[in-house]
Amino acid sequence: MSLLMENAFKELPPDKSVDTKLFLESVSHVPAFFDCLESAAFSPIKSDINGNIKKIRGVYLKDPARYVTLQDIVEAEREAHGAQWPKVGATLALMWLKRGLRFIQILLQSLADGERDENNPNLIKVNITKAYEQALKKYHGWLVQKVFQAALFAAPYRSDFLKALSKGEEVKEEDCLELTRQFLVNFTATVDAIYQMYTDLNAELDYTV
Ligand code: 03F
Repeated sequence: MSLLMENAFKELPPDKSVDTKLFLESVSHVPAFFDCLESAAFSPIKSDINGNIKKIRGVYLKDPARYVTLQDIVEAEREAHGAQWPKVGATLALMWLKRGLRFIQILLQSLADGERDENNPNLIKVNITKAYEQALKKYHGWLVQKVFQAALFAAPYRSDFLKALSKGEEVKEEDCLELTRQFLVNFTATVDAIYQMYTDLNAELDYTV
């Protein structure tokens, strides 16, 4: 279960601030996961996630001492960009990145909770659809929703997905799900903290693409 545990997110401090450097380190391993899925259908998603990570890293590296937490970046951009903010820079990149991370969180949680289509127990369409409806659908116009429907056909089997999480090793399903639950603890806390920050700073937008 190397993939998840090697890339575990760090525990948040009591004030729930997210350390930029640690966040970027952990999240930078997510795009490589799409290579394990071995389908070209996922490459637009991979590049979207990658692009957003790069934008945030680009801002961070300009002044690491100033941008210790993700909130430092978002607040600095609010000062710098006036009326354009929050639809700008790393603030916009993180707004979308967090939605992708929420999608992943809900998908993994649903699998860990054993939710499945009893008629097709080796499919994960129900889990993916749940994650999509809760994390992304409202931000997508009809065309992108159609792209999602098409991507569903390329969805891996449950067994292959769990194998990919384990980097191709043969791991018992129950062990894999247990590691997924452990991974979800800090991962969920981090995603929640970023959402809370967007609410607190009034940085969330609900336009569709
Ligand atoms: C907006 C938008 N980004 C972009 O236009 C759309 C990209 C493609 C969307 C395709 C939808 C299909 C998703 C679901 C597929 C199911 C796959 C299931 C596999 C198992 C923004 O883009 C830009 O980001 C921003 O920078 C820009 O400036 O308005 C802004 C301007 O536009 C999105 O909607 C974000 C899409 C994120 C999708 C994340 C999906 C993750 C899928 C699978 C993850 C598998 C679990 C991995 C676990 C790894 C653990 C280590």
